[in-house]
This record gives sequence, C-alpha cells and structure tokens, in this order.
Amino acid sequence: MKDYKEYNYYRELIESHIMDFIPEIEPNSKTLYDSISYSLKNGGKRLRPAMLLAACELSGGDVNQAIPYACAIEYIHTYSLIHDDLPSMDDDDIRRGAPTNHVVFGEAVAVLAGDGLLTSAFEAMNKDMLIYFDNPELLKRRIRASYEISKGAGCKGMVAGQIADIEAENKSASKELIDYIHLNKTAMLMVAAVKAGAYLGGADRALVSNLEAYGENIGMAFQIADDIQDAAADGHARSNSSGSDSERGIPTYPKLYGMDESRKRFTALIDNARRIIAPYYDNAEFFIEMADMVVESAN
Ligand code: GRG
Repeated sequence: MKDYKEYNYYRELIESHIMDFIPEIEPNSKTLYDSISYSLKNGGKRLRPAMLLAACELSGGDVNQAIPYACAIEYIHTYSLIHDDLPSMDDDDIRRGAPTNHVVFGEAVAVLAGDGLLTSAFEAMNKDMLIYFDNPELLKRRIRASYEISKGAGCKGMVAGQIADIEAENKSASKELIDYIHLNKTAMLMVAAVKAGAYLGGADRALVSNLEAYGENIGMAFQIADDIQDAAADGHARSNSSGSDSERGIPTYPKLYGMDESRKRFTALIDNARRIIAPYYDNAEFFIEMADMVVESAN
C-alpha cells in the first residue's frame, strides 16, 4: 500500500482517542467493556472518522474539537459490523482476520456491545454539546453534525439499507433496488461523515454540498469495490465462513451488471468524486488519497 500521508495522520489521531468516550469499567459491566474494546481495537481502517476530520479541516475547523464526533461515527460503524456479523444477520465467524464479536463473547453480549456502542456515540456528541451552551453558533454546528450522523445511521440511512439488503436475499433485485441498498447501507454513513465534518468546521453551503456529493460518489464506489472483490474471491478460499454476498444470494453489482459494466460504473463514480474535490486540491489531500485507496481496493 502507498504511503497515504494525510490519511495516516487522521487514522493515528483517531487511534489515540478511540476509547475516550466508552464509559469507564465497572466490575459489574466489565464483560461489556471487554466486548466493545475487542471490536473497537481490532484494526479497522477508520475511514469514516478520517473523512469527518478531513472535512472539518477542509472547512476551516480544528480537528481536535471534532474528535467526539469522529469517535461517534466509528462507534456506530463498529456496532453495525458487530450486528451484521450475528447469526441472525450475515452469520460471519471472521472479521478483519479475527473471530467475530459473538464468536468470542456470545450472541447476547455481542448484541449489547452493539447497543452500547450506538448509545455511547450519542453520549459522546451530547456531552460535547454541553460545553457550548453559551455559544449558539458553535452549538448549532454540533447539533447539525449530530443530526447528520443520526440520519445517516438511522431508518432513512444505514438501517434502511440493511433491512432492504436482508429482504433482497435470494430474490431477483432490480437495478433501482441495488442502488437503494448500496446508497443506504454503505454510502449514507460516509455522506454523514463528511457533512458532519463540514458543519463542525463551519463550511459554507457550496462546500457542504460538494462534500455531500463526494461522499455519495465515493461511498457507492466503495461498496461496488467490495462487490467486485467478493466476486473475484468467489471460487477461491475465503476469509469468512459464510461465503460472499453473491454466494449467499444477496444482490451485487457484478451479478446484475456483469464485471465489465460494474468496473465501468465504479470508474465513473471515482471520476466524479475526483472532479468534485479537484478545485480544493491543496487542502483536500486526504480526499484525493481516499479515491486512490478505493481504486486500490478494487484491483
Ligand atoms: C446492522 C444496522 C446494521 C447495518 C449493517 C455495515 C453494514 C450495515 C453491513 C456490513 C456489510 C458490508 C461488509 C458492507 C460493505 C461495506 C462496508 C461497510 C464495509 C466495511 O467497511 P470498512 O472496510 O471496515 O471501512 P473496517 O473493517 O475498515 O472498519
């Protein structure tokens, strides 16, 4: 992998704060803490919080003040992976090369770890807002950021995508439906990350809407890259026990469009993302790196 300078900077910043907003250990709830900590420290790429911090900085904000929101979005992402891996959902035994949360801690604890992470995300953001009661402008930015994160994660975002995904299993999905699933399940949390960062940094309307468009294009490309990787890995030894989305009857781009057309659509989305961010070149190094990383992941 190339040396992604800005990405590495944001990633390291998040690593050093990732446990900051997880409530302290109490003997009676230690298992919950251990289970949350297991998944939070288990080598995620931290893409969404890095997007949030980079958007904040591009908008003129101070990344150190955006840490609670960056951690919140990673907590939400981590909960979604723990729940997605459960036997009642994707039933995966391995994530990031290690046993999934429910394999180590049992299903009930894994459900609660997800619940704890989701709740801690809002606790972290709300606690930060309390500091800004006397500064309506800075408080407004934080409320907007938190609202974007709630929307992207919720019933008109990631959770909506997940239910559509589950219901589409083993059915013939239309092209509209697969776009709905990909947009909501994967892209909306990335859109939320950049919009939240933009609001925190005080972006003007044009920058908010450009970052939103970037997030949507890169998020869709990210999910199609995942589909392409899945399709390429079919037939090879896989790193999880339950097989690829395609093997499990979940609609994917290569299944609906074929590999060549999927790659064309992927490239068009990446080109869009690069075109949207190009005018900010000097200040948008991370977003250029991220497009390169997504391309790398599809090859
Ligand atoms: C349970 C409400 C709920 C939603 C689950 C995240 C998700 C929705 C499903 C995961 C299925 C999946 C693998 C989708 C592909 C896109 C995706 C979210 C990949 C994982 O994101 P990365 O690569 O993860 O950023 P890391 O491991 O780096 O944190």
